[in-house]
Amino acid sequence: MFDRDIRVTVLGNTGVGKTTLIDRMTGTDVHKITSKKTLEINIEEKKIKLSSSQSHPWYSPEKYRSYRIIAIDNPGDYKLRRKWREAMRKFKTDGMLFLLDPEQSIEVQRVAMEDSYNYFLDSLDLRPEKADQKARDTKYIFHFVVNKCDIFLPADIDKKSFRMGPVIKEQAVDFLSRFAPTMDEFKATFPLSKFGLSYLSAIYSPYKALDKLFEILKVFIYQT
Ligand SMILES: Nc1nc2c(ncn2[C@@H]2O[C@H](COP(=O)(O)OP(=O)(O)OP(=O)(O)O)[C@@H](O)[C@H]2O)c(=O)[nH]1
Ligand SMILES: [Mg+2]
Repeated sequence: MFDRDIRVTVLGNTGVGKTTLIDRMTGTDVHKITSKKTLEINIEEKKIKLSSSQSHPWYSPEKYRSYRIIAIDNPGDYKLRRKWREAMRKFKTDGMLFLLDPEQSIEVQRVAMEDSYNYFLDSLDLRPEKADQKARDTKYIFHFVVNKCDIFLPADIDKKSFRMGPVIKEQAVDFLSRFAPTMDEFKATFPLSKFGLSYLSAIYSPYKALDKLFEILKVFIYQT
């Protein structure tokens, strides 16, 4: 009775690290994986206890709660992207995790972000007016993640010691700012929804940093 679900659809252009992030979440050793393009929609599940539970008092149910993460992994290749609509219609999730890669073209990724916007709306209702109405009246979760932040490390630093410091974050924030107009469109279309931002490295961030991402989603969904 203590367990709760966090259901997310993971989107973003091909190669941004969606599958890597989900593999990391489910405990696969990503250093050993020879990564392949995702061709089909995959559902991954993992029950986790968030580190934040430690800070709750003993009489709070939150102290004992586990969260089941249900992540819908999607192919990012533009030729397979129409599957996003299908995935979102079929698997209703609490919201969307949208990943970005600072090494890839801004323009191409902006198109992917715009596609996620349109397919998300389509998944609410294929009649545009009805979809807009639903978007106005419902709370969804939109979380934008700048992945691969380890690429901002100076070349002489071992990636295994990767931590998000202020200098790296500044570069990641600067990169994300290029997507602000598209993100503003989301905010205008979904006024009741929650918007979050994270900066990480799916491969090199310590588990605690990834855990924080699910902590933010949890608070957005359950407000506790
Ligand atoms: N440096 C670095 N590389 C990463 C990181 N995350 C993923 N990668 C690499 O990026 C490549 C693509 O990762 P995937 O997880 O397959 O990307 P994807 O978004 O699932 O791609 P599609 O399935 O084609 O949509 C792989 O070579 C990963 O090892 C990261 O945090 N840092
Ligand atoms: Mg993939």
